[in-house]
Amino acid sequence: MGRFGASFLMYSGVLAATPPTVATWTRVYDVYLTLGVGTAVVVISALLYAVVRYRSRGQKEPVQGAKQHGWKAVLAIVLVMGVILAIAGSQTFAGFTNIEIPNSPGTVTVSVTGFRWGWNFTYPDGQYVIGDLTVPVNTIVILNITSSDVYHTFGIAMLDVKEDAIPGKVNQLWFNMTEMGNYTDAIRCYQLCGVGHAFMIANLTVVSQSQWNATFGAQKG
Ligand SMILES: [Cu+2]
Repeated sequence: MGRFGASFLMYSGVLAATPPTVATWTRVYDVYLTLGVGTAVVVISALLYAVVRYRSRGQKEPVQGAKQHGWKAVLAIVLVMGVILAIAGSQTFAGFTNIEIPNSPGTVTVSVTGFRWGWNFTYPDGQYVIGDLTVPVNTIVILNITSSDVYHTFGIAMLDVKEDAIPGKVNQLWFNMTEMGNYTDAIRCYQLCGVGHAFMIANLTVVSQSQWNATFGAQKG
């Protein structure tokens, strides 16, 4: 497949299994989607009810003596709001594990430098590769991302990860690929950075841990 040939392909569905980071984001998204739809149903229903129930019947003065609900209604609203906020808050904070960089043994770190117009990858053994990223399977991969010229944004859509590449600054992200394969054009620039922006595409290749260690690992066997 040519470098630009498959750029229109969608990546959802390419992976057989959902990577753990994607599952976490999907769960958080579903919580907000459910709460949002539920809120919309309640608010729009109440609005429509009020429009019909309190429509003008030709009287000149506002209707007096509307039913008062008092403290019970206030208490019910506070309780419902509290439950909704507790659910949204707990699920959101649980998702922060996707953002915090894991500090566990067995992770591998690759440095990424964006440039006009492409990506450089520096591996633990010092190897410097222009173009494509190769990572080991079932391993937490940490990327140290920067830029050598203008602002870029490194992103892998199928893994729901994206981080700004800013000159003079190192931003980190992590992911864990659970299946081997060659993912054509999986890496893209997500910051409009100039005339070559659309061509800042790279492949992601996921190989076995032993193969990766033999090729890019710090300790060669
Ligand atoms: Cu760019």
